Amino acid sequence: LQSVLCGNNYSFPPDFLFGAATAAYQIEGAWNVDGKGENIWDRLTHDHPDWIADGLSGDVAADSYHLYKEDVRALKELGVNVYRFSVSWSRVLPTGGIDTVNKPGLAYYNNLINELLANGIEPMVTMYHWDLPQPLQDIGGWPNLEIANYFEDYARVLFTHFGDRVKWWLTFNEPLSFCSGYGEQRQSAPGIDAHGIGDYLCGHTVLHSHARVYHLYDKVFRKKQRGRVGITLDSMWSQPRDGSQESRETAERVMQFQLGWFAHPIFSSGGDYPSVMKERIYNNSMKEGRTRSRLPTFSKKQIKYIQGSFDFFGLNHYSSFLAGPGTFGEFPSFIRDIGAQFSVDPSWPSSASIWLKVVPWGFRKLLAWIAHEYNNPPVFVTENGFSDHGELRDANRTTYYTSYLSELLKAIHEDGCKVIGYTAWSLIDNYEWLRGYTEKFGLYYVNYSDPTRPRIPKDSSRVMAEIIRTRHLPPQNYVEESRLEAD
Ligand code: GBH
Repeated sequence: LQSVLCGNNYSFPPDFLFGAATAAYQIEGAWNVDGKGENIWDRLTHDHPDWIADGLSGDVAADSYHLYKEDVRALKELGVNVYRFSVSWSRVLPTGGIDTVNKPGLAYYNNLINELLANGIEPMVTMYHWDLPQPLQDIGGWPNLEIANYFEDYARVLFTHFGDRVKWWLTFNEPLSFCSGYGEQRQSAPGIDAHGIGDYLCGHTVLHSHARVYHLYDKVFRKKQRGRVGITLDSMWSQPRDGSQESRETAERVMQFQLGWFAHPIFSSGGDYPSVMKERIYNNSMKEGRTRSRLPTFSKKQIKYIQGSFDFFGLNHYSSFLAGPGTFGEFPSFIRDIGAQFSVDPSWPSSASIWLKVVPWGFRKLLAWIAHEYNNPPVFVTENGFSDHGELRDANRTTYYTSYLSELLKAIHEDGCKVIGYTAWSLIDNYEWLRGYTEKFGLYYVNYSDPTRPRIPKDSSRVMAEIIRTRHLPPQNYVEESRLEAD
């Protein structure tokens, strides 16, 4: 791993924003405390412990609902500029609608925001990190376009109560990931099996909802609050598995399906879904004997309304894969509509997560692809990180961060990409969804058998603090030396 460390001597620009990220369900716990309503992850983990690697839930998690000051203490120690966290919709609006506003929920986020600001840390708020109020799932969840109305109401509550102090907003975290909860059973809540149909309907509502909230901010709040509204999209880098024209076309098509699905309607100059997606899903739908495409359509007016609804591009990136021609996946399905076969290079270092291989150069290629495809928008890297089993001596995490950040620096300085910030995933070890507590991403270790859930710095957190302080990557041998000293 040492050989991939620090291939350059560039610095991070002085106004580059550094931070760490978390999400409500993964850290807060207090799932039914002080009036919080039930959400789809509460329901899934309680009904289907057999779907979770260790059978556990986020009922208590890192108990950040009670220990948020410990989180801020860790952030302060890291010296971050910004903290990205998400609001639990059900904690603020227990029914999902604005008929009931839960005062203690508002108070919790007010306290957190004030504690951050008192410590010189800017809050960045994700409105939706996968935890839909269960009552809204009971009327169909994201495939029901009506949810866009509820989401707009919820966003108005957030702007109204927190917008005086919060200047960075993300409407959604990773629609590609959470819409799979309406496509495959064991991917994400609510775990509905409607592949190739429910997932596309979910995506359609999400795009409408995002644009509604962007325009709401523009019309009502922007002038006074002067913040920025974006969306976080996740993408692996799709590398052609060989030099053939077919593999290159396939790898590009994979990019259009996984990132273009949500990015093209918002960030491209023409708007709407990528044409390759519209064509393939339409053609497959006709072959299946349907009367219309499984991918819903936007009107001209809707395309215009969604196109350009961003102040910045939030990007979550962890890893890469190889793609080439072939078919894979159930019929019909998103994955089958792509029409590709996926693999990894056996030489890529592993992590504790099967999907996460260490491929730093893929990060640079992805950033360049985004800059080229979407006219170089300001990109905020809202997640990037490495999983292990929670070791305090986490040299592999340090190597991951330094090697990925090195590629990010090349993207800025050599490729001209407009990367404006970076929040590491994650501040603390937390609940890794269907993987339970078996895969750890924290810069801080959390002892889950201790009821006081202490936050303890890992080696990587010290290196990260140095990077943030110096705006520079450590010299190549830094990691080894600091490890020897610590020993
Ligand atoms: C992010 O998702 C999430 O935003 C965050 O909450 C999470 O904790 C973090 O990453 C770490 O996972 O097992 O082959 O079916 C990252 C994108 C998409 C990666 C779904 C894992 C499952 C692949 N994720 N993917 S597989």
